[in-house]
Amino acid sequence: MEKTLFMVKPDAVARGLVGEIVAVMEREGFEIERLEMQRFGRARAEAFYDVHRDKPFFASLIEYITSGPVVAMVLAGDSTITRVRELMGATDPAQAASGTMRRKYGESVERNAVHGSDSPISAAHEIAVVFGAS
Ligand code: DAT
Ligand code: MG
Repeated sequence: MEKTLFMVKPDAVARGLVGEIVAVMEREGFEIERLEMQRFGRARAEAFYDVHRDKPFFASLIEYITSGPVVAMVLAGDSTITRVRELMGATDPAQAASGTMRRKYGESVERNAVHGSDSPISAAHEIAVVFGAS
């Protein structure tokens, strides 16, 4: 049983894609352990994206992720991290495989609709930042 932090980002929430995206995750058989709409403040956003603190796009990324509500989930199941990343597609929607969420819903490399943890270490960090230590 592996957990990941999956999130519908502000651009996709604003365009009314929450139900459609959650339905995909249910159909794929992931267990939704936690689900919450949140508006990230600056401190939570910066903690969430701490690994990107030194990147040139960091300030813009923080502006974007705090610009509106997100819908965050803890998903559990077999090989959840890899399977969710496959369903999401590449970071840049223009490079994402057809049929993936980012290809279908992403507007740009920044406004790319969804987030999924990329490793067990980042999943543990992100779950703690978003839902608190359990
Ligand atoms: P991912 O979300 O696929 O794990 P990442 O961890 O490398 O990608 O980056 C986190 C987010 O930062 C990503 O979803 C969108 C933004 N981002 C990444 N690279 C970017 C770039 N070159 N320009 C603008 N935003 C970028
Ligand atoms: Mg990442």
